[in-house]
Amino acid sequence: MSQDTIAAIATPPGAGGIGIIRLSGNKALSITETLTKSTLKVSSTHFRKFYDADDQQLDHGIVLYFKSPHSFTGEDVVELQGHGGVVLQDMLLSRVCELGARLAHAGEFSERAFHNDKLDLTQAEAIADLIESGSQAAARAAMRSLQGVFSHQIHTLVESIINLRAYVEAALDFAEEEIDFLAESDIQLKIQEIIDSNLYILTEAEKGRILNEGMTLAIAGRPNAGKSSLLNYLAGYDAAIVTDIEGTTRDVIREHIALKGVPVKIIDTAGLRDSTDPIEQEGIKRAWHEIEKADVVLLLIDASKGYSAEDEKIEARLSEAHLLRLYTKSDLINAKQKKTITECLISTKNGEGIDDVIELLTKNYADYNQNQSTFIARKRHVEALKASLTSLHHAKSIFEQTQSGELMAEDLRFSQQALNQITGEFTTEDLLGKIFSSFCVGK
Ligand SMILES: Nc1nc2c(ncn2[C@@H]2O[C@H](COP(=O)(O)OP(=O)(O)OP(=O)(O)O)[C@@H](O)[C@H]2O)c(=O)[nH]1
Ligand SMILES: [Mg+2]
Repeated sequence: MSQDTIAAIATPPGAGGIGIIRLSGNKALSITETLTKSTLKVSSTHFRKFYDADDQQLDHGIVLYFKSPHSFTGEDVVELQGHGGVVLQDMLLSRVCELGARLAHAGEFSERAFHNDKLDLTQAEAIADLIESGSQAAARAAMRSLQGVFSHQIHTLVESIINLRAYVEAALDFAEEEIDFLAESDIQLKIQEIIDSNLYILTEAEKGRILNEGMTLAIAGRPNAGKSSLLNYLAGYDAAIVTDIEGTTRDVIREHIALKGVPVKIIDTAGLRDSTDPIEQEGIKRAWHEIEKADVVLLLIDASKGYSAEDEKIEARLSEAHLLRLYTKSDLINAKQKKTITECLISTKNGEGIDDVIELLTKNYADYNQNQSTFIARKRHVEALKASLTSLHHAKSIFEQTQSGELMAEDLRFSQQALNQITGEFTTEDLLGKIFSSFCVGK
């Protein structure tokens, strides 16, 4: 690991009462002592003057010194708390670089904390998520992840997998008696327990991801189904053009809204049909791209026209698990016709049925504010938990079919590796680089 001493402005850019520069590395102390022409004591607060190379005073302020390993990064860390001001902070930063520090990359402080075992990867990510949280519920959940709630659940799960692996692998050493040894045991029960807890954590992580990144909701359907009207209704203003001409929307239109406190990225798309117009074709291509990525797809069907062969064709391309069918324009049909529709029926003209749709969409997430156990999560965590679950299911079925501990042990190992990626115990440098570079500089 690099022994460079890094420096960055830790406060947001702009004028403010206080501006903080943070230094980390084995030269942090000597640089600061030269800067302030004084000596510093560990864990004490010092009021000091900051000097430039010509002995001119640049600023004055408070200096905090945290000696390794008792610091955020685990290295020697100094915080210079001067006045907030873009030019002033830049001058001070240039000065510490002149004295031997270099500018920190995005996320480099957190990366050092991770490499020095001050934080695991989920905790480092939770800091970034805490800073960027867009709601109180998200901030609280990020704090829980930072406190280790998520990591603890992963560690417990990994431990139970390790125990089962040890048991199965021990049985391999007694190859002759293997069949009896394994059959007599409660291996099936154990693996089922592990699957159940993996599934539980996955459900919680999915909630945490939605809270963090928002739920993506794509509105799909034939031209004129009422897609843009629904977007406008939910957004509360005329975000998209609405006309009675089929094929009005071509570009993808995105709005960020909150439904009952749940952050939602709502996406309006071009009406789906066979078209010869190249602009519309491109719009439809983009529509499918968004639809395929969305967490939930609202398939809009014009109730006044009924479910058609074209609707069926669209639906055939959608995954049932993410699909919610909505019949639109309920104000155009009579009570008798309404009775024939058993699914959600809405109108953006009079608001009918829309509260029910919101309720359906948010019912799994709306307890965020009351729920004390929700932790923040990211898409990569959810993917890793899914990969682990797939290996566990495979382990279970292979054992049921073959009674072979050897084959099962291999799957358990995959599952453990996937989980270790979450906390960073088994994560490639590339992935680490990608994660930390998305943090802000100074973090
Ligand atoms: N009566 C009634 N008309 C509606 C309703 N929703 C939409 N419309 C009308 O249906 C027509 C099409 O609405 P849009 O929202 O533009 O439909 P779209 O699905 O976005 O259409 P494209 O962008 O062409 O794919 C417009 O004339 C709307 O005013 C509704 O709930 N009731
Ligand atoms: Mg439209």
